[in-house]
Amino acid sequence: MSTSLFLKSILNIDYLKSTFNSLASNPISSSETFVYGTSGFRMHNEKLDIPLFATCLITFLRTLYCGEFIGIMITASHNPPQDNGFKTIEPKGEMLPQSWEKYVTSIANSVKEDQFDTFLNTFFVIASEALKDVDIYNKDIKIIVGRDTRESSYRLVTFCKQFFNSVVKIFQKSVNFIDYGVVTTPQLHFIVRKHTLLKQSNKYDLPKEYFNEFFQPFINILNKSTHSKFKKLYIDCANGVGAVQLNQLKESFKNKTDKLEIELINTDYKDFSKLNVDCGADFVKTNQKLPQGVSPALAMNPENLFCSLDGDADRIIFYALDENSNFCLLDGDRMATLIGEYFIKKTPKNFWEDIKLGIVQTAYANGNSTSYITEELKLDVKCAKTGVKNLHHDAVENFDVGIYFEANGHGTVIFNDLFITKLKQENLTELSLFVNLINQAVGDAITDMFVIVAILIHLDINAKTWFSKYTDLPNRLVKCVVPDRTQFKTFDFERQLSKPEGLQDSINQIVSAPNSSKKTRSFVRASGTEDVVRIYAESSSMESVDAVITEVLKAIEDATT
Ligand code: G16
Repeated sequence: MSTSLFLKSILNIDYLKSTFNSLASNPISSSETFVYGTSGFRMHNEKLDIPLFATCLITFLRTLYCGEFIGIMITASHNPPQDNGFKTIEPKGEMLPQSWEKYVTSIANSVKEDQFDTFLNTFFVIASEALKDVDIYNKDIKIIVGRDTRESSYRLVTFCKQFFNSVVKIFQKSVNFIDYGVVTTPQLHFIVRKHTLLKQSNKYDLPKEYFNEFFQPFINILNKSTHSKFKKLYIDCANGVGAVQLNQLKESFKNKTDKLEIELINTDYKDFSKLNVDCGADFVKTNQKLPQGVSPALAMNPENLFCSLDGDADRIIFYALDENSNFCLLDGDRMATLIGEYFIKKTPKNFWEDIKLGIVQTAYANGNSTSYITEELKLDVKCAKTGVKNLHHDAVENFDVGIYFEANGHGTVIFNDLFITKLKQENLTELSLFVNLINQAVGDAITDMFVIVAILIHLDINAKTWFSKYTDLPNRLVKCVVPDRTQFKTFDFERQLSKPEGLQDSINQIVSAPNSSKKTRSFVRASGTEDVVRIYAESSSMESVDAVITEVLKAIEDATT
């Protein structure tokens, strides 16, 4: 039987038609062009019904393709409270394969066709291509959903539940739909992977599983330690889902160790309007200043350690104030370099002769962090396009131990069996305990926090010493609203623009002006998560950075009006 005929025989076409009709006639989203971007679909929550319908359809095809659980995470992560979004999660915790992104994008945009029959036909053409050569006939539909704390998230999850309860004709296929409620994005990646690897079809006790896997090893490391440099860890939860999950951790922490005290700040997830506002990883990184709730006096005390999560707890940024009240940003570049240094320090010299250790960054990485990696740590470094999915891929492709971090604090470490075997052969106990803390599936603010604190403890250093490893080039990242951000096309890992025509020439002239430092660099790219373009610049002084940003903004205006 052909794919189309098979799908026709199992799908509840009446349900699809009535849903299509109500969505296609909705004036709010029918004028939008949808793109499955850096992190899935993301926009104002009122415009998301069509992309969600498309996401449910692609998840349906994907679970038929894989015969395993596929996850849908409902979150807009660092975006403002009124936004929302979703992305799908593969059976082993990865992102949707890039070859499928065009399918979900086409499905979303074809909901605006006038006729349901035309839409259905497009869907069957896409399904036939996507499911080509795959046995889909004997596979069940298995879905896992999770959501962040946003006001609109519950409505979107309810749509998913309704969809999967209705999309298949009764008795034609079994549908297993598991709702994990309010979870962090990395927890949903973890749980989908766990269901797949252990062939589990019933719901897990997620907090127990997750904290046993990562939290207990962290407690073990803490309790064995004799560290002396800091006593208290302040965690800014961005008034998001991190607060829900870390509240539980804080309680068990008190009972299990007296080696570190934890204090949670910005935990008001019940007031939806506060999410990511004046707090959280994105706020701290972009503004390079303390979040609400952390006073300068507190931040200057070297016995305190500070970090901020973002709204769905997949990114983390550390920071401190020095004795002169200067802000010390310990971002993704700093975490990657600290982890690299730790691996080198804790292994014998010849360990890396037949195992490749390296770091993956993006164009946003500070130029001095890249120099530090190549010149001081003497490690290989690769540049990837923005989006952890791209960095993860490059880390797996290029390294046996791949450390990948975006400057915004999103990243993790991956390693293969070659490394684990050698670790055992060499009997490196401390490092063996340490790698248990790493969530290899995806960048995870909570486990990254454990990883960094464990390293600081093992090296017996505080934030100030960590910050002193190298000096960042002064830099700034700003957003600019343009008439149509899809006109901005990049190449060279997003470091250069091919369109709008002539804009790259203007940027080249600005950064190479006669009085400009050799270290001056700037690039422009369209965001995949917000309706803006981002402008990054770094140079030898903040005055020069600001001058470059002003000129690039002017060049963008000239090129787009
Ligand atoms: C998402 C992605 C990140 C990316 C960030 C910003 O983060 O997962 O990889 O760096 O968006 O992307 P863009 O510059 O394209 O808007 P999050 O934490 O918002 O999910």
